Formats: sequence, structure tokens, C-alpha cells
Amino acid sequence: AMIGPSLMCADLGYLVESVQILNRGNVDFFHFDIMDGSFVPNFSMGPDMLKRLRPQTSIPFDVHLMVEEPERFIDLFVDAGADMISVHAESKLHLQRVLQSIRNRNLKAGVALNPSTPLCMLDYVLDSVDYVCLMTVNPGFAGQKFIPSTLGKIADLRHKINAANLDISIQVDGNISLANIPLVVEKGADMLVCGTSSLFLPDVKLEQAVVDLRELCHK
Ligand code: S6P
Ligand code: MG
Repeated sequence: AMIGPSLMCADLGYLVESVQILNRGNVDFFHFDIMDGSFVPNFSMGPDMLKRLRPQTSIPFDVHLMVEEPERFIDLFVDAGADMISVHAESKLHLQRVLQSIRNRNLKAGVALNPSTPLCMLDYVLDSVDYVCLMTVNPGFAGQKFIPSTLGKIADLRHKINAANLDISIQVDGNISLANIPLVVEKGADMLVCGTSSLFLPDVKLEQAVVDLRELCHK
């Protein structure tokens, strides 16, 4: 499975150094959490952080838009250096139109779903989607507890994708801990957002944590 550090969980005082370490550790993507204080009750990162970090690595930047009106911000993040953008199906948008506009800019387009949002939200857009971000916690904060019902949801989505013979990745986001990784991968997840429970650990150096994680995800 692919490893994507959630940079809001990095030591923000050493953000550039952390990205350099993770770049050497050959992670598969960098996950940026974008919040507007309205769709979720928190703030996190912004486009200037992508711009600042873009010269440090050529590994893809994945932008997770947890904002009320995602359509207004696509261009901003494309110009800041995003390679893939996911929008929440629960936000105020015309889902197919946003996905198409992301693809038109030659980026990968993703749909993010909150834990309680049903998979049928994807039914009429599957041909416009490159990846689905299944939230395994309610979005807004790092360090929360995994919601067990999302495990069955991963498996259901995997069946749906395979049955339709589609090439869509399943990203999982929220408490993807070392203990949970084998479980979500077994259900069919192939992109892991790695935060405080697997990579940015209090008692393991980042250099070591990324090696351990790679070993667990054998690749
Ligand atoms: C949550 C956000 C996530 C977190 C990540 C944290 O709103 O979308 O990307 O940063 O899930 O990981 P952890 O292991 O602390 O839950
Ligand atoms: Mg996220």
C-alpha cells in the first residue's frame, strides 16, 4: 500500500526538514489537510505551505479539502503545486463538475466521504474519480479513534470498484495506526494517510518511523 504522511501532524517548527526526511524515505505522496473552520471546526494548512515545500520534493502533493465551498479553491491549490485533490461529497458543490475541473487541470480527482456518508454518493461519478478518501474518523483533528464501521465500508467500496472493473484507489484517513494498517489493507485500502498513530510518533525518530512503516507495508 502507498504511504502518505499527513503533514499537519509533523512538527511544524521543522516542516521543511520533515519533508526532506520523508522524501529520502521515499514516501508515495504528501497529504495536506485544508480546513476552513466551517466545514470542520478547525484550521490547518494553506496554499503557501505547499508553495514553500514544493521545491523540496517531486513526490506528489495530495490536497484534502475539508471546506464548505471547494470549487472556489481548486485553482489556488493547483497553482500552489497540488498533484491530486479530494473534495468532500458533503460540501456545497456540483460534484461531477468539480471532479471534471480537477481532471481538466491534469490532476487526479478524489472524493472524500465522512464516516456516516453512504457509498451510493459515488454512484454516478465513478467514471470521473481517480481515488476515494474514506474517512475513518470524523474530519477536523488528528489523534482521534478509528470508527470500526468504516472497515466494512472499505470492503464494500473495494467490491464495488472491482465489480465494475474500475481503476480507483481507496485512500483511508484517520487513526491509520500500525495496528490498523493490516486490517484496512486486507479490506482493500491502497493509500494510507499516516499521522500521529503511525509516523509522527512521540518516541520514534521520523527517519526510523518511515523505515518501519515501509516494512509493514512491504514495498
Ligand atoms: C483529519 C485529517 C487527517 C489527519 C490524520 C491524522 O481531519 O483529515 O488527515 O491529519 O488522519 O492521523 P492520525 O493518525 O493522527 O489520526
Ligand atoms: Mg486528511
